[in-house]
Amino acid sequence: PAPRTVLLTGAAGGLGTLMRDLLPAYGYELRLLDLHPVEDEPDAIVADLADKTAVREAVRGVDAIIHLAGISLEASFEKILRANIEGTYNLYEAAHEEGVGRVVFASSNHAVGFTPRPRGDAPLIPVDTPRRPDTFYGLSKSFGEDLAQFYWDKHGLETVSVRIGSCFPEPTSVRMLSLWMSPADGARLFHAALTAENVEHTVVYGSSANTRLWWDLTTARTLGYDPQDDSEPYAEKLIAEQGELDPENIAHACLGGHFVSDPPIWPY
Ligand code: NAI
Ligand code: 15L
Repeated sequence: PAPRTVLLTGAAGGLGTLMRDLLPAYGYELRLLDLHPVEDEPDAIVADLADKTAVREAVRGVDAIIHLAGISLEASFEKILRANIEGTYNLYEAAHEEGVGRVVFASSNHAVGFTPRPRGDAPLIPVDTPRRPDTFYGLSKSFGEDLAQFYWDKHGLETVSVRIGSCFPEPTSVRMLSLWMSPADGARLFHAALTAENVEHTVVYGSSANTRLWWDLTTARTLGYDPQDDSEPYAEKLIAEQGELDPENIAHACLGGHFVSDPPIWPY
């Protein structure tokens, strides 16, 4: 049966806030969790993923989990280790112990950030391209995908790992014209990831059907995802303001953008 009750971790964040608005229309009852209180949601669970007892209680009784919580940009390895690597492990272990059947994991384009973007007639980047994390942050997403595979193989806990491009109300850079996932398409993709049958562990790219797409959405479409949006209406203005991408600039030549070229750790 399709999942009804869904734990949304990271519910106070940018994407969590967008999905709190959009997912109830698909019939889900959301249980919310975040390190910080969620505005106007007094029932939201305020807990750190490091707190195993709280995480175990939070997953108890839900049909599925959308796992968005964690550090969403580059940070020190120690911080990433705690929030994203140990935190995601704690969530999976709790989900396994409580018999939750499915996780939708917010992976990221930064798990494959050093992959050159296709130019000219080059093929779109496939989902089975070798992982090339561009940051400690990207490494934690790569770990999360392996963890998901492991919990499927070992315990039969299913995951769809969504390598999200850039999910914001509007694209704000020329790079994002290729990676943008409109919030409405984000909700469509999460819904497909929650309801498709027999996903085992499936990795998909998460974006709208952008004219300037760099990656292959076929696997997402096989889950039933049918994106309705395209960043192209934003192209003229963004290119006029920022110029075309420069292939000599590594931050423009790779999928991960400035994450590729930033110093190893930036203050967070
Ligand atoms: P965000 O930084 O706005 O939200 C993350 C939320 O996780 C925050 O509310 C934060 O309080 C919470 N959190 C952090 N550490 C926690 C912990 N130890 N325990 C419990 N909660 C914790 O990030 P955003 O943009 O909403 O992204 C959500 C997820 O999607 C993240 O995992 C991010 O890596 C991933 N993602 C987002 C993309 C986007 O375009 N927004 C692109 C690719 C991946
Ligand atoms: C991500 O993984 C980040 O969480 C998000 O804030 C954006 O930076 C996005 O990637 C991106 O690459 O645009």
